[in-house]
Amino acid sequence: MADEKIPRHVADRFATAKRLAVLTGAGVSAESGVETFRGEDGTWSKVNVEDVATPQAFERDPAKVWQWYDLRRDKLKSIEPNPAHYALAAMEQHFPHFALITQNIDGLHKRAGSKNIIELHGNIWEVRDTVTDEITVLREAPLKELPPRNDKGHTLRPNVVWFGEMLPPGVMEAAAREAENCEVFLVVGTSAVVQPAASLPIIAKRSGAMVLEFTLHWTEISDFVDHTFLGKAGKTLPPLLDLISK
Ligand code: BJW
Repeated sequence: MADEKIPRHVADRFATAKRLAVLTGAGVSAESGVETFRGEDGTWSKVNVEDVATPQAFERDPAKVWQWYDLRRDKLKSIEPNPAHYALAAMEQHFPHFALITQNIDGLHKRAGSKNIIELHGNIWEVRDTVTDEITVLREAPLKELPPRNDKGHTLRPNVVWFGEMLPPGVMEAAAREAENCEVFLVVGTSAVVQPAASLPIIAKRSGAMVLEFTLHWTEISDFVDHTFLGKAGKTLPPLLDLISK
């Protein structure tokens, strides 16, 4: 049920928990000015997924895929973390164990000060050698050459996970362990439709955790979580800090 106030039983369980895990999605960065993917004004209403976010698209036209990423990288340079990112970073200081699992590739959690981060879908500032699979950081944006190449002449790709691709080795296993072993699991700003990330709240719930959702609109998982906080995460997350800072 939607409720702006924090119910007593939710507050008590949150404040006394020792192990917390969080899954975030594009909505946590929306207040920073990063576009979400789904919904009326989402990225996928303007750009065709098959043209930019599949390995086939990159094989067909790497420059076109890179144009899209180059633009997003350039925009991100002037984007700052928002109160939702900072609230999650502050929570990490309080709980004996805290893991932040994110589907986002924008790096904003790290910039807000979060430490124990699991990036499910990669990082937009990393590039991968298409021949050797070596991963390096490339901060320059916009890039001079699209697609960029390294000094061996190998084409580089964004180190992100496209549809139909496996997540980086070990990453989903690590995230599932956190979901299984936490007492409270927060789901923030995700439509919870993309697998395998969307299975994490289910794993947490089945393992006995209290699952709390922070979202603008009802999602696929709203019926099954313990409580949904409707509203901007920058407004609904910071009140949780009051419960643990006393
Ligand atoms: C706010 C807010 C505010 C807004 N405050 N909230 C099993 C079943 C069915 C399908 C599959 C399956 N296994 C695999 C698939 C296929 C596919 C999949 O899940 N498809 C579904 C769409 C059906 N999955 C994959 O291909 C994955 N790979 C995989 O599973 O490998 C094994 C395998 C391969 C092939 C076959 C079978 C198995 C890989 C998925 C990769 C996703 N990649 C992207 C792009 C990343 C790079 C990039 O950014 O460029 O990841 S797609 C895009 O969606 C991005 C996101 O991380 C991801 C999730 O989106 P997210 O974060 O939830 O954003 P939105 O926009 O959907 O939601 C935002 C939410 O925030 C909304 O609810 C708003 O209301 C809310 N909000 N403002 C709070 N201020």
